[in-house]
Amino acid sequence: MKITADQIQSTNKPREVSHAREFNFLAETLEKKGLNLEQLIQKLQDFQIAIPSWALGTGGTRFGRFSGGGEPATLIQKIQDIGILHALNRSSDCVSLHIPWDIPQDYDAILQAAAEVEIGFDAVNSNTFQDQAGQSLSYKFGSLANQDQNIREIAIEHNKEVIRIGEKLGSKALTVWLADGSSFPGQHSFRKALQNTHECLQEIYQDLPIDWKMLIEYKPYEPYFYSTVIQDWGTSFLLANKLGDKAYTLVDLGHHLPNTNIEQIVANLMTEGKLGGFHFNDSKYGDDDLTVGSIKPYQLFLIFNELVAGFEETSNPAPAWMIDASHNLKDPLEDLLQSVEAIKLAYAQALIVDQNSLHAAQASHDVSMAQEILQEAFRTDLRPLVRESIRQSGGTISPIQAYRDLKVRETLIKERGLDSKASGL
Ligand code: LRH
Ligand code: MN
Ligand code: MN
Repeated sequence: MKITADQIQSTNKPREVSHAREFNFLAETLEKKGLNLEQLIQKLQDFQIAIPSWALGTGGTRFGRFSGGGEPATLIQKIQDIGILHALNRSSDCVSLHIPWDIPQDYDAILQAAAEVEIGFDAVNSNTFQDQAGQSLSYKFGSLANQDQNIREIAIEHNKEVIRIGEKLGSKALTVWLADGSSFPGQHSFRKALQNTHECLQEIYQDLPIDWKMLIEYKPYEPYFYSTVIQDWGTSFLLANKLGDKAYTLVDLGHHLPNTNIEQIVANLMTEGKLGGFHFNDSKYGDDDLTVGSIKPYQLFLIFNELVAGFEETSNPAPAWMIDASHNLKDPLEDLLQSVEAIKLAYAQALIVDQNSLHAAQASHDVSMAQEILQEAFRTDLRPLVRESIRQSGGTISPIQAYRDLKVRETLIKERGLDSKASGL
């Protein structure tokens, strides 16, 4: 299934008048505040968020998996699904692959399928948290941190292979997330585990093409429950610093202990020029991988507030923006449309923060005013602005409604069948 420009227009038609009314009202309010609408719209249009190839099917919990049907069974079908999202919201122009959940075979066909729907390839993710088919030694007790050099070598080779795959597709970054850790005190030596990890990452780093980045993801616990080798941003930052200019920290929003101040982590990493990328999702308890903005939208806004300020005030290079969510209740495509919209909304809210007044309030210790300034932006309903930016890019005013009007899921089920399942978690 491919969505045409005519179909987009037809879904916009019945909503155009009320959208124009809402947008014009908002535009007047924003202009009165001295904001430049054209610039805002341009920034929102330029903001593209990569879709993870593993989020296109119904995700599993360890208790069960309830597929909704019509899932993409091949990498080309996954790319086509992202093409559908991108046609609707013009905001997701790339895919982030996970190897070996995705094993590209016919590269020409893959590149052609991607070009057809205007999709590129963002960071490639390696996977040393599962044994691969036919693997001679197991990652049960870790991969790059493992005490056994033979296992470390398998894991290094896998990461190098992922780089080679990414190169053929035009990716520019390798994301490394290591499950490595321990579940019981005494199980392994913290120092040896970190040292092994560092040495192995060095070897992988040496293999990175000149214009590539290595993004090091951290996570406090799970699948191990006593310790994780790269447990927090500090450990990731330490490794990135030791490795060199091409290594950065990746922040997955779900990878923090409850109530961690993620916006402060973002600010500090940007100050050091080491914020390399994001995995967006939301959570109530742990690494819940829920729809972005569904639980803590204010936190998301505060993170974007630091990002927007950091873009102006630091020389941190543009981070890679990726979603890392998985869904076992909702239609995955609807869920991704919601996530992208939530990200753009938080970005828009941050873009209208009156930074000069905020700096003035901070300088005069006017705490109440600082709060007012942030909340004024957060509580302004900017949905018409986000919709307008998408409409002007040729997308739909109402992604979920359009998705339903165009009977996307029904068509995918017809084309692929009810039993078609995507690879992933
Ligand atoms: C680990 C993680 C990491 C993996 C993905 C599937 O929890 O966030 O990014 O690659 O989930
Ligand atoms: Mn992640
Ligand atoms: Mn995760």
